[in-house]
Amino acid sequence: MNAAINRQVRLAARPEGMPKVSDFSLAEEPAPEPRPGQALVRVLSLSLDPYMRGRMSAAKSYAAPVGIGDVMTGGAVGEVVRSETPGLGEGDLVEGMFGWQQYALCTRGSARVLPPSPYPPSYALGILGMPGATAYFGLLEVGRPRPGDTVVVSAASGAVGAVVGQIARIGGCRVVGTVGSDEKAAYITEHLGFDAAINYRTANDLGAALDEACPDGIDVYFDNVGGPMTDAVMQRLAFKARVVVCGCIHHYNLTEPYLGPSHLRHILVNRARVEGFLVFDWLARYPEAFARLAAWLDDGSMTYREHVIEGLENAPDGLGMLFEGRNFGKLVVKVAER
Ligand code: NAP
Ligand code: FER
Repeated sequence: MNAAINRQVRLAARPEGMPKVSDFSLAEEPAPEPRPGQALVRVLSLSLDPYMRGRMSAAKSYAAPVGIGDVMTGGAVGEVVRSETPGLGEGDLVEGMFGWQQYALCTRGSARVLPPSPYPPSYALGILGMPGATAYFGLLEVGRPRPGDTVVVSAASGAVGAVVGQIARIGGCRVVGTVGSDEKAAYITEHLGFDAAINYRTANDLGAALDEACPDGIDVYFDNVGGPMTDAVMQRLAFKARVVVCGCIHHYNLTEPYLGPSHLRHILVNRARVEGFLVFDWLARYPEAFARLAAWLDDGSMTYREHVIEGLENAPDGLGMLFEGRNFGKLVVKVAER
């Protein structure tokens, strides 16, 4: 049997500032042959996530950078098309770090077999995957919201933010989201049940907009963006506020350090807690998050939106969309039909 062609997107150069399409290259090679203990996966959907910008840089991080000429790293879902391991069967739907390519090898230990589900397999890259777990554990375990709290979440229409806001709303909080367009503002208030939205691109005065939306101060800030938004929130923390430092997408493409105001006095005066969050610390409890998030989808108390772009070759431009706010919902690339 002739091996199928495996199209790939590889890292061609380390970006300066925003990632560019020319930082990637397209390549083709024969799909690999599974050895004993392995299975061959045909990728259906690839996840695009802000952390990928970090993997393109040589800077030290929790994970090694992608090497120049290597296939870009990324989570994906696919179907097992050949198996040389008893734990994986042909036709199984699996999720794992399969990379920006059409075919990948995996083992039973490196892939999650997806349970039967009424939802598209790509949900396992979003609300029923890493971003969903981020929202769930980041908010509930680090933010620790109580009914009646005012919770502010930034990048509120995105993969993580939309889930954070809905969990907070279900928990009886006053929920305020910050977003980059009026369309996203209408979406989070009208469809996701947020109490208020702030469009940071059009607000003349972020502080005044927060004062209006959060008259009693901010008890929990789930921070996805950093930058000027965080500066404005920190000046409005309530007594014993909790700040979940989940992401700082405003900073990922900066070539100079961000020098904003110091937040220390506001943290001190309000006896606030500011804590960094990394979802992988919660791996052992992912099943709990996925079960509860699926139950909220099932009973209609949560909704979820995907932004699907077609074709692996469009993944490089797709990554840039995240940093310009051109995605509206969890960004995934459709690589193949099931
Ligand atoms: P997402 O929100 O679906 O997409 C990114 C969004 O960020 C864009 O749509 C844009 O929305 C907003 N944005 C981009 N540049 C911005 C800027 N300069 N200022 C303000 N907003 C900006 O992405 P996601 O996957 O849910 O990730 C959200 C955040 O969570 C990221 O910071 C990511 O790194 C972080 N994260 C952290 C962990 C962890 O374990 N710590 C895990 C997953 C994700 P607007 O149009 O609204 O600006
Ligand atoms: C993310 C942003 C940052 C993320 C992880 C990190 C899993 C960690 C960065 C680092 O260790 O340097 O969205 O998602």
